[in-house]
Amino acid sequence: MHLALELSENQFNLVSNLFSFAIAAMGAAFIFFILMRSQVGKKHQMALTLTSLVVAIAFYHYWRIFESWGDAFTYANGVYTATGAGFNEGYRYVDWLLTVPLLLAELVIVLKLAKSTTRSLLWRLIIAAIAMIVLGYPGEIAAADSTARTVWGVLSTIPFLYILYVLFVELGKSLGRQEAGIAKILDGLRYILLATWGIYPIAYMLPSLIDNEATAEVARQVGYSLGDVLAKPLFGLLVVAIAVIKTKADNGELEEAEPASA
Ligand code: RET
Repeated sequence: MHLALELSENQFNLVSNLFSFAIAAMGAAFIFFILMRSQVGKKHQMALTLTSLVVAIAFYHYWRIFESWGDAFTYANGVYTATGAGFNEGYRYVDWLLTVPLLLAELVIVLKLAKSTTRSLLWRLIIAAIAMIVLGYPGEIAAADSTARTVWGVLSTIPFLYILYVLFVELGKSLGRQEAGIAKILDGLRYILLATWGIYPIAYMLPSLIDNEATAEVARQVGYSLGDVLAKPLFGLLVVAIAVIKTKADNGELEEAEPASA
């Protein structure tokens, strides 16, 4: 972060409050997912364990992010000036390094596809996710309008597009027969995934697109935080919904088990 950065009170508070909101959302989601674990069949509990881990990891990181944001600025005469301590963007990337593979795993696991399909999807998605994040970080900490930022951003986009291809094209083909009601949720899940994951590269580009440094910084933090709240707790809720429906189907509690056209 630039040393001379100055934020208005409202800008500083907007970001602070959003971080605080994320802490609350992750913490509440963790409790909910843990409680829901006993409400689904044994074979679906792994997906709920994974989504609980995701929000627990994010809860911790948002705590650190919130603290780092407070330490990065000092207040005087209505203005927050960067202290030079620097806001640590690394927490986000460490968080993603752990949570993005877990999110992909929970999605693939809850679908209960053939074992070989599951294994192949998991490996490829997880390796691509790690590549995307590792390649994005050097660009994230590079100067706003530098060539490095663009080059790393483009490199990181390659595995990102591969993940989208696997999820939308390959996964779609291998879905086969899913329980009634699942097709609709899966459709929603895909759009949520596209819409929320799409926020990240856009937030990444903001410092290059917005001239005002303070506005760009605030917009980027808002983008990443909203993305995280949608991609972790909300996504997790949909995974829970899938696990609940599958449990009902396994117990023969579903009225009409029509093959889904996913
Ligand atoms: C980066 C760098 C620029 C290019 C691209 C990126 C994509 C990041 C994504 C992150 C997803 C994070 C999630 C976290 C949820 O918990 C790294 C910003 C494409 C897609 C889903």
